[in-house]
Amino acid sequence: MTPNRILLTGAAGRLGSLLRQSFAGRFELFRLSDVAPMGAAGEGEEIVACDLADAAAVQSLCEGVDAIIHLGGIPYETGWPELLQSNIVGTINLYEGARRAGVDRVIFASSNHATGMHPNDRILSGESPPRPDSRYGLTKAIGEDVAALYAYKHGIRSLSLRIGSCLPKPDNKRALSTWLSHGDFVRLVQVGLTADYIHEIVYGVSRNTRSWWDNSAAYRLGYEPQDDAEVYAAEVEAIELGTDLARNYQGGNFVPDEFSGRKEWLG
Ligand code: NAI
Ligand code: 15L
Repeated sequence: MTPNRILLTGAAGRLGSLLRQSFAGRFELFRLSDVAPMGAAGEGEEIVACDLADAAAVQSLCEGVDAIIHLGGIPYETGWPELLQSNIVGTINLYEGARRAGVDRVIFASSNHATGMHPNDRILSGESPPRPDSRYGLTKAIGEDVAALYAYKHGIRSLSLRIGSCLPKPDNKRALSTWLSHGDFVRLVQVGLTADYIHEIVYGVSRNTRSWWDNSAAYRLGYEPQDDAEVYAAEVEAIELGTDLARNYQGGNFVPDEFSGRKEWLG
């Protein structure tokens, strides 16, 4: 089944705006939701302001759609109260709303920061265990587990994307490994909307020569990235992150931030 009635959360954000533009006019219904202003509805669009932390509002938000692209949430490190509400309660509300509404599938924007404490001389895959580098990264690891619960227990197809650095182009040496081009992001979400899966975790990354991630699971689903950050190597290679921890661990600057651990435990 190709879903034709889609809910996009986080629609006012950077990646949400990109999908809104890229998918304009493609679906019978494109329901856009956020707490931030989203402008006027275009053809086929429905605009619904909704706080993901409000379970009842999220329940109605999920009614009548086949698929959900769940980008809404806080995308950076901050305090527990905010992250708890927007990212953890918000994601639970979203999947519970999807279950009650009989939604076929959810694509969840996880993050590479769910695995950011792994050294960057190690190749990870979607099956690698979380090693969050922040409270933010932990909210994404929990979101992946929520996805597994609703897939295996409640029959909602769930695809979690551990997104790297989704930018117009890489902006430093780390991004030569973590970059996800805008075009490849749209391609990956398109695969998520149509591919046959039950529960998968893949990385949101382009076909980077220096990638730290084995994304063969995404390729099996039909993802064919077109971009490689290496094209920008000469431009950004000299732009290095400032500390050893940031340079040597996958989460970059999230790793030294508030770090009070033992470096020798990190491997
Ligand atoms: P963004 O901050 O531009 O967009 C997120 C949107 O979520 C915002 O418009 C915000 O208003 C909305 N939001 C936050 N809390 C909410 C709540 N309680 N209820 C309803 N809406 C709420 O972030 P961006 O960059 O577009 O990221 C989208 C998703 O992708 C996020 O979940 C982020 O964690 C994830 N991601 C993004 C990466 C990137 O490179 N941009 C990398 C890894 C993950
Ligand atoms: C993320 O999860 C953030 O949302 C984004 O702003 C970048 O920091 C990205 O990861 C990254 O690791 O580059």
